[in-house]
Amino acid sequence: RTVRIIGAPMDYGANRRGVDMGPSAIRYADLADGLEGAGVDPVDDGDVSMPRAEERDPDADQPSHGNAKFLREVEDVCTRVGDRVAATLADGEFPLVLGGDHSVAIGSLNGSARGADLGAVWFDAHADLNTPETSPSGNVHGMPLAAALGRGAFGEMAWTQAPGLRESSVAYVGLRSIDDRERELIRASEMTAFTMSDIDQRGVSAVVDDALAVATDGTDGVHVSLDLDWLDPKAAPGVGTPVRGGVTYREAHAALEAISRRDEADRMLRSMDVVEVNPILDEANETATLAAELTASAFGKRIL
Ligand code: DIR
Ligand code: MN
Ligand code: MN
Ligand code: MN
Repeated sequence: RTVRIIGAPMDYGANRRGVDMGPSAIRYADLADGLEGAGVDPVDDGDVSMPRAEERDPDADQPSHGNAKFLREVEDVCTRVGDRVAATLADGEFPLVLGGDHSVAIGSLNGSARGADLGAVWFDAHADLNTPETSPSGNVHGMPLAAALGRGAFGEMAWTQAPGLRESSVAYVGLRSIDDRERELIRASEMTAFTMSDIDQRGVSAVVDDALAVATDGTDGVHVSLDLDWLDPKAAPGVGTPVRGGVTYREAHAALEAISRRDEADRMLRSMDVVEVNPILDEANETATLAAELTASAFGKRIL
């Protein structure tokens, strides 16, 4: 299987600069070697082009929807990511998107869900379900799932929407930081939400198996979105919005190995993104290295 690496050095969706260096740091951490070790063929597609942040104003010339910042720039970049993801799938290859902040997932989901019914497993401390109306921060990296599902103001923005993604095919794993409005939205939604307490009680492998059951039911494939702030900050310090109480290094590997075991059985893995690595906040590229290792685990790299 050929895995096409698509860099998306985006930081318009987050409030901490530096996350745009994520793709470079993850490549430097030997992602390609790790993927080869997992038995897949990595091909690097380079980075999608990015408007220079220093020349942009978060609120100037923006669509008048709530308080979402840099929506025009996010649209620009995500449209390019979506087109590359769709083209990669059309060529029979696997799209692996490297962020950048989590707003790039709007592009990955849109591209992966063109002409296919898609499920999604969302590894994140956060629910990423805010809309321009509910967001306390205005940062689009807290909104990609709402955007893909066309919620709120995103209902009028075709570019954000993932045509084949149904709410009932989305499963969260490891939530622990949810805004009040998001809590109401999740409760009223058809999504499945596994929090850190589910992992405490049942173990991470069982929880991931259940998340995969949700995301594969009636779909053509699954998108895995890995926000590095899903892990505990002790294991992954290089992220913009760390939240204590996350999964350990070993639990994270167990989770992605559970993905690869399922994929060996029925090839349900369709696309993936790895996001929110911020080298400026990192310690000696530890978080990028972890991101590369976890990605290799998802594609079947084993200790023995
Ligand atoms: C928060 C933080 N819920 C927001 N979200 C983050 O700004 O909407 N997502 N950090 O990854
Ligand atoms: Mn996220
Ligand atoms: Mn997060
Ligand atoms: Mn985030």
